Amino acid sequence: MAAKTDLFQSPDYYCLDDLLSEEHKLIRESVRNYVKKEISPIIEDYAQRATFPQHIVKQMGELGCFGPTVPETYGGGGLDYISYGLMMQELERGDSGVRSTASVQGSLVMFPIYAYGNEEQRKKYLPKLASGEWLGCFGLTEPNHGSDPSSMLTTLKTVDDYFILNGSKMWISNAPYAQVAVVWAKDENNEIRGVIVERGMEGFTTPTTHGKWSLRASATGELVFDNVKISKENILPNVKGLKGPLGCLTKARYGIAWGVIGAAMDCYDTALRYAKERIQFDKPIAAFQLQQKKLAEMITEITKAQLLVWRLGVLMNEGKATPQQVSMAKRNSCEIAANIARDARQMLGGMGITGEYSIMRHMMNLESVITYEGTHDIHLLITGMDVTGMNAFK
Ligand code: TGC
Ligand code: FAD
Repeated sequence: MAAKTDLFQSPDYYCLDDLLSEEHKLIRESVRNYVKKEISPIIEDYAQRATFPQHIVKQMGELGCFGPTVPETYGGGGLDYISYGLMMQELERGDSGVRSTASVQGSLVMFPIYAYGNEEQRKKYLPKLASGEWLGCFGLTEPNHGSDPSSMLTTLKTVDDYFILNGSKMWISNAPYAQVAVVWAKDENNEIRGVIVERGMEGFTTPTTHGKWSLRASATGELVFDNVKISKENILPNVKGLKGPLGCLTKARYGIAWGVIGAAMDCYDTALRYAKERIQFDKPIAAFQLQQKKLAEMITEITKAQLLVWRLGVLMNEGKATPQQVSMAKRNSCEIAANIARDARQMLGGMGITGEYSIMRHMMNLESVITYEGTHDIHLLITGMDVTGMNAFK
């Protein structure tokens, strides 16, 4: 497949750039340029072949996309949450799978080691993960427990001065290529604990998941633990209970709330350009009211979502954002992005289903993003419980 030229122009209908600092704009520009140069030309080909572009891990590490909010002492970026959001937006503008790799590495692997680990663990793992020398993955979901992780069956039993890990995790992003896995399991007191599992430990395997029609350029797999001996040095000492993994998810869901707006912006920009150029009935299709309705609604929803995540970013920076506010933004951004991708695809007619354009790839990717890190329904129930005080999960 021939390399693609990226013509993307970012929509900013409400002059949101005025809310950003010069540093924010520079960070966004550097990731945007990276995506134009290194991701857009190749990603369709990797997605068509359902192959993970492994070489981008090092590149993203060098660019600072892994752990942007982790302190610089440990190799992170020491940046604020708006910077993190902008990075995710630009990566996902290229492909949701690329953003997924960064979300997992930064929010689901580096964050728990930083927040729940001890100093030795931070020094051992964080710099290598930040630079992209090592890739990490996060094991929470199990074959029989997805939305309901508190019922997990994976166990961590104490034997003498070590632990034995048994069980399996499913749908794990990065698993087939990861050197390090942050895994959640129940100890003999039925408490959820986090452990760092390393590739090469006896009894630990990571079979690849095949046959996905979504996130085809991201590697997904299982984590299988058959009596894996884990040293006590590998347990995350500073957290117990479901709030451990859920705390990581809050960070990653925040990144997704920004990220999928990038995918929506790419679909809108592509459809707008196409509609101005495509002539039917002697006119550009952009001149027909039905197509204008789609474009007007797309830019309205993008603008509303941009404002929502920007405000959420400010609350995150101030340490005031609640997990429920993050859920609302994750859900809203995924919904508008998936709707925009579907409308944009229709605007391209038959061309919309081909890999000549990015839209169908975004549309299929967004079906995963609307499902992982808490499904659309689960986030709605989180908002419902927050406003009513009544739990409709159980
Ligand atoms: P519940 O009793 O509500 O809560 C248990 C404890 O956790 C606390 N908590 C949170 N803490 C931080 N952040 C959050 N978002 C939190 N939500 C809850 C809560 O306060 C409580 O603390 P404590 O001290 O009282 O113990 O738990 P529940 O069992 O009723 O479940 C609630 C529910 C359904 C909302 C939750 O389990 C959930 O969010 N389910 C969805 C599961 C999910 O999102 N899985 C994601 C797997 S990872 C993934 O998809 C990665 S994809 C990565 C990529 O490729 O980008
Ligand atoms: P289920 O929980 O079985 O849900 C099925 C349906 O039932 C959904 O529509 C759901 O909304 C609905 N439902 C469930 N409970 C309720 C309720 N109480 N009330 C109303 N409706 C309900 N997990 C990881 O741990 N690490 C990863 O890196 C990771 N990466 C992923 C990558 C991909 C490509 C995908 C697709 C998934 C990934 N996941 C990962 C798993 C993901 O988080 C789960 O798929 C998700 O949490 C949903 O779980 P489930 O698939 O078991 O669906």
